[in-house]
Amino acid sequence: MSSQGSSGELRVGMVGYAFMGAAHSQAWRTVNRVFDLPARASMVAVCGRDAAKVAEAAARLGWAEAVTDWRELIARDDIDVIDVCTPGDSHAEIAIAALEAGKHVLCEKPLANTVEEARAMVAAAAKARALGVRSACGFNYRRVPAVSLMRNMVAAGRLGAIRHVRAVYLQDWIVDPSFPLVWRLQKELAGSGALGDIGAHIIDLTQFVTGQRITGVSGLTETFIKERPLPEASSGLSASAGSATGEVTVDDAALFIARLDGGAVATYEATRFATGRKNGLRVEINGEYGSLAFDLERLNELEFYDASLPAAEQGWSRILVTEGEHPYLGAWWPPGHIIGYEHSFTHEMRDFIEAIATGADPTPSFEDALQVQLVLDAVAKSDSSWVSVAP
Ligand code: 4PW
Repeated sequence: MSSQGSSGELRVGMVGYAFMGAAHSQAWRTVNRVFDLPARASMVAVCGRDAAKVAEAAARLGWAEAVTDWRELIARDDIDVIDVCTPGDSHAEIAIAALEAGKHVLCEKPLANTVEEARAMVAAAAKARALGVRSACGFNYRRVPAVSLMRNMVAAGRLGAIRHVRAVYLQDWIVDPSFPLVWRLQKELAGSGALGDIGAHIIDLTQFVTGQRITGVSGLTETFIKERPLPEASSGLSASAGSATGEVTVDDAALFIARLDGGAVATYEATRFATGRKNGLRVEINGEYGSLAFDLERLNELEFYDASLPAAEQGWSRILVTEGEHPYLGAWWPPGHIIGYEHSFTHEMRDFIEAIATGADPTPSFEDALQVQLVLDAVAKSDSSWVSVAP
């Protein structure tokens, strides 16, 4: 284990500094300025392969130091937490090495590229936990206040038994066939396409909200554009194309139906080809006493249909999730003031820091994230059991 920093300090080293690295940095920078927590995160070092680029990122994102070798970062005594923000192909290697070195680990989603890697990560996490070392996977949308409220209302029995779960995650950033073959479109780097990148979010979110786990699926995946130009440069979800081309080795879209262990049935759709839909994550839950609906593009709202009201008063109502009584919001602005995408990451760090400082297990655990990985794997496999309709 690393030698402890000053009491109540968690010294963080982050690996990767692109889109997710920037989102995590913003959260590490902000979390202790907003929330009163038993420990304070300090941004000790960020790691990337290119010395000049990582130095620039460190200065821009607020890290004290820039390093180029994650193994050296993990070996340091002045780091307590490793935050893994790299593409999926290196999650297992970095997270396992960090856990073995006694560092708490926060790993971006999906946990790994394969079930095998995810299982190895769960085993390493269990071993480390026996020595007081903690781990969690970064499914940030759990921490949107309206989503947490949704879970609280379901757990309080406001919907009664859950019958239907309906979830979509719709994007359109690769509709253009000339959009380059960035790492998210390469199986060896990303594991899968829309399925793992955004389908994983709605799998985790619906299981979190309902408190039920998916027990079986039947699905299909599709790759509409099979060849794309190789990228010359990329940043976040944007990139510029070169003239050479390469094969797209992941799905563009994944659709599946599922059964959950509490008796609900569910439909899921994850696609990067929903033209006009930019980041449309929507979930609707129908229960015996009512329904709840969430739309990430209106993340400060939660729709509620209360079927327990007199028939004449029933109808969809909009809860404005901006009040101090709502999850996380008491620490932010006066009542009625909205928040955004980045706050979900600040809440993620808030919960992670609090769990570690109080000796609790942060969530979602690697085991929870393995379960998501098993669902992804089952969807990918079920694609081969397609039944054709006779002509
Ligand atoms: O985690 C997800 C990313 O990989 C994000 O929340 C949205 O989808 C934006 O980019 C991808």
